[in-house]
Amino acid sequence: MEQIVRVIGAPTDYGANRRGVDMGPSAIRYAGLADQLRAAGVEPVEAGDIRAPYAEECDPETRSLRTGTARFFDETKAVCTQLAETVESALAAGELPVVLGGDHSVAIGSVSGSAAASPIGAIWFDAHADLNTPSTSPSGNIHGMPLAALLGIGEFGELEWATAPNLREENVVLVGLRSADEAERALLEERDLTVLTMSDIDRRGITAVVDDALEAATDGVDEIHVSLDLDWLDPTAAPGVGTPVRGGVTYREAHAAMEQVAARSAIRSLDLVEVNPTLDRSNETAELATELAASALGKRIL
Ligand code: B3U
Ligand code: MN
Ligand code: MN
Repeated sequence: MEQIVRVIGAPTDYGANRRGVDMGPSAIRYAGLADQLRAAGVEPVEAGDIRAPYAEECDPETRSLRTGTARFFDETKAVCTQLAETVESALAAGELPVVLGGDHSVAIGSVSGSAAASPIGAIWFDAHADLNTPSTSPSGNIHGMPLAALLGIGEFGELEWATAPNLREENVVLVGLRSADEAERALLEERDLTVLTMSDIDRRGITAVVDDALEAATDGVDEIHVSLDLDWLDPTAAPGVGTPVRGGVTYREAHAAMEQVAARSAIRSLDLVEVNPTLDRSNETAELATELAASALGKRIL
């Protein structure tokens, strides 16, 4: 029987500085996600969007943490809690959830939902480390914090809704890192996450690096969550993202990586996040997101 893929929109943009990634789910759907998924041999089923208030409706300073700043904390909690439930029930029905962001804060919901029932690994394809906490963040933007939250680091340790006890840091892998804040660097020194930077990709090539990533992420666990932040790619290939960083992977490297993910047959759930249609060229980045999702889920050239 064909694998059902549950498409879930999480249209937030208040985790980021640049507005507009809340339009990501629509843009990705309009770019032809359903057709791409069918071409990958899976059956898309649309779940619609999680209700996320517009930033204008909210107080940016809402925060429930004792220290530090996490802008729009309450709204992020509300969206991520609903998203986690939706992802968990899709998995319980035997479906594969594909979450459309939204800024990367939505991964707090998707990963905690995905890891709810059994252990999981995670691969973060991203220019950034997303390991800030409210007290280390230079911006107060929660899209720079989801991995720290999921691992219970810093102030997030007290938050049951945000942490994913079934995700061990030994099974978390960052691929393509090229922009890390000082506190994130210190954390990576101390902790047991695997980091494969752009320099590793330069030196060893994408295939060897993704092989290592899959190896570490699946060490002792059967399945992985893939979190694809479109700013992982070079801005020449993916201009429509909120926080572009030069020197990212090429179009071909990105497809090669996703095809390797598909070949491992270990993907449990997938995020496509940080697509910003207001900065895009004719929906090109959203289209790229649909193509990469198809590659990750088994679409082949022949
Ligand atoms: N590390 C910075 C910048 C950033 C993180 N994630 C994105 N940008 N997309 C921060 O604000 O935490
Ligand atoms: Mn990110
Ligand atoms: Mn990023």
